[in-house]
Amino acid sequence: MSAGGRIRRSVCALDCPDACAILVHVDGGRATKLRGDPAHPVTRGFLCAKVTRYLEREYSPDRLLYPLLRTGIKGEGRFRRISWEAALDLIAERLAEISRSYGPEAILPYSYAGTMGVLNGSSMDRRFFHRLGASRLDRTICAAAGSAALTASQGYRYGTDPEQFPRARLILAWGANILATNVHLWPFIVEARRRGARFYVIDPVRTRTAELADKHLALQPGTDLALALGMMHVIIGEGLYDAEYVAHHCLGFEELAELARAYPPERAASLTGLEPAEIVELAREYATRRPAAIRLNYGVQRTDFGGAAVRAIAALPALTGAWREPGGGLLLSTSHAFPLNRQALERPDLELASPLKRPARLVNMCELGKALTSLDNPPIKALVVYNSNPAAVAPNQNLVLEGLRRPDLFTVVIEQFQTDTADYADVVLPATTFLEHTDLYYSWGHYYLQLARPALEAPGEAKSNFEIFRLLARRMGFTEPCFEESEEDTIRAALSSGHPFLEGITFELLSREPWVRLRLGEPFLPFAAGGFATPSGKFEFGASALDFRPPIESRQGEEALRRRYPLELISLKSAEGLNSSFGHWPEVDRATSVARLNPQDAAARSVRDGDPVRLFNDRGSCVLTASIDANLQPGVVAVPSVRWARSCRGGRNVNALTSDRLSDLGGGAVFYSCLVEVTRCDDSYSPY
Ligand SMILES: Nc1nc2c(c(=O)[nH]1)N[C@H]1C(S)=C(S)[C@@H](COP(=O)(O)OP(=O)(O)OC[C@H]3O[C@@H](n4cnc5c(=O)[nH]c(N)nc54)[C@H](O)[C@@H]3O)O[C@H]1N2
Ligand SMILES: Nc1nc2c(c(=O)[nH]1)N[C@H]1C(S)=C(S)[C@@H](COP(=O)(O)OP(=O)(O)OC[C@H]3O[C@@H](n4cnc5c(=O)[nH]c(N)nc54)[C@H](O)[C@@H]3O)O[C@H]1N2
Ligand SMILES: [Mo]
Repeated sequence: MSAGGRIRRSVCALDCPDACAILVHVDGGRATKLRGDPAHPVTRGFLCAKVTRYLEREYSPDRLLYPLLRTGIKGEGRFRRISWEAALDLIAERLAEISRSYGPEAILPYSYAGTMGVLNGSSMDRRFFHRLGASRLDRTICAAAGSAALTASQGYRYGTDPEQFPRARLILAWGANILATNVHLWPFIVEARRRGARFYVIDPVRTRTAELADKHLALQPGTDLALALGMMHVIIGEGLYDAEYVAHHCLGFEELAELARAYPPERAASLTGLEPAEIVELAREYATRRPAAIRLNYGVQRTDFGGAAVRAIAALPALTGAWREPGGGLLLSTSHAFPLNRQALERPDLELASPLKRPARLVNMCELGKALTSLDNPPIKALVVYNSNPAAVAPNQNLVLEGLRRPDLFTVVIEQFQTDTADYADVVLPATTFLEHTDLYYSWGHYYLQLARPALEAPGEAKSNFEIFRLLARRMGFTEPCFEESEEDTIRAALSSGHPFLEGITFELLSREPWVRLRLGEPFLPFAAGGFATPSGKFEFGASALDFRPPIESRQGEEALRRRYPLELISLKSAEGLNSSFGHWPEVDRATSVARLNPQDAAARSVRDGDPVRLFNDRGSCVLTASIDANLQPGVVAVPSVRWARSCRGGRNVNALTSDRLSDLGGGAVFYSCLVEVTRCDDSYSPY
């Protein structure tokens, strides 16, 4: 890690399971190239396409370099440069005044995983808002339903080591577009297939991952629960389950068996749109072709009943005892295996030192539009956004923008780029990138902890979130010692949980070693002998919550809605971008500007390939370019996301269509339960 060397180390901070170890080639203070570290066991020497090109983002002329004060109207994007002193004074003064007049809960932080770094993602910022007594944000936009489901069934939210995938003989990618969103798992799958494994994809959309699979099961959106129950019907009915594992390590088998009896393959087939024989075959293969690994990603749970679906899918490896075998089991996330000392990092106890003197109310981030337009007692009067771009990524965009336009809302946006959200700010503060600041990185796709030091100098006057919240704390007169902690102190505090997975992992070790594997015991077989962290200590099937229900907009009584909006919109992740983070790149903009339609659906609407089309429903509309695709099933529209709203005609992207309803568990987002209609735009406008 020598500062003067030609190669420096970093860690990719993007919200992706892979958390890659990066080698930064530096020449005369300027980086010339980024490479994946060949020695890292998961990065294995390559980076995804967008991070290979990350230096274009790093050195972009569009980087925010100075604090800005709004001069135009909200959303217009006109600003002038101000000094850090003036910006911090103004923010501190306004926050203090709002806290005095309305109570501190009138202040709302809004952040997600723009950086996965612990320091810049959830440390000084949280301390600051806790001490202030601000409303707490329930960070539900991505993974809440799936997390709540695993918590209920398994207790622990970790699973099969990705490095064990080569040992699997059957791999199911279930709502997981591995090539786009988790590309460092792919080599392990290739290796498994070389050794004879079969690889199946369960996804309503024919993604590139699905194209390269041995089998693609293109089920109807939001019907995974019915598929899993149909599989259980066969597995239990034919005695293919592991009776011993179930007897010792699972709770609620009788109720589950009774529920599964009600889902014979014909019924599961009619609910999912698959063939009965396909379901029978899948179930038999899953139970007998062992080890069997399921890569479940978060696609399934971005739906109305996604929590129940995840519980049912997670029941499969418990039922078959797949957890006993290296290369068997299920992987949704590895994040819960990183038992950092969150109390020390975030200091929730500081709420008691705030004027509120109690835990503040919780605001669900999926309902930002509602919070900004109708929350009361107190209303939201100040919004502080960092690590996120809600004007583009939050559901029910029209309501979000209505809120952001409020002249009486004081909005601060800490950003690297002038995003859709930054256009609505009163004050914009320039932030550093992961190449420019110190941070500690866990991962949600592997089991290595990594520390990164700045590889490059911050441009202009950009500062890290960590530093910005420390400065703001001083301005607010907060005197608790935690606000004076250095990055090193904070990393030491993070590592101090005393959990056995972190045993011997110190700041010194992380400074010496480029990555450190958690102390998991090898091979890591988390549930080979049960050991679930549920109230019963067993895997809890929870059958009473697993009866199938169709997505809300498609259920009985909603036929009229379904007639008006007959197409299911899935605004899945784009392979080229990362959420909205690369929205200013023309290639990413182009890739996220299309709506894929089946030829039948297109013909019924006189839409030709390349036509501008309007997608609409009762919540809003969005204009995109039709891409006709015979490989996509009829009735589904697939939109790679998330494009910057300002690049779309009318200033609205696909989230003008998505709903801010909450999922069945965890209060999560339901981006993929969304009905729309599509029409050809009559005029000839096309952005490309
Ligand atoms: N290149 C790239 N990588 C990314 C991201 C990105 O934007 N771009 N985003 C990052 C983030 S924040 C996350 S959370 C992860 C997400 O990673 P993934 O969960 O893999 O990504 P998604 O596209 O949300 O969903 C995966 C698949 O689920 C499918 N799906 C949708 N509805 C259903 C359903 O009802 N049933 C089933 N079985 N499948 C369904 C979608 O068609 C999609 O192909 O990726 C991370 N990595
Ligand atoms: N339609 C639709 N909408 C979706 C999704 C979908 O699949 N379809 N996916 C949803 C999901 S899973 C997620 S996770 C969310 C993601 O939504 P967001 O969390 O908003 O993610 P990004 O759009 O990548 O925006 C992250 C922002 O953080 C900034 N940033 C990065 N590092 C730093 C830093 O160190 N400091 C500061 N201050 N800023 C930084 C980046 O410049 C970027 O603008 O989107 C959700 N929205
Ligand atoms: Mo996400």
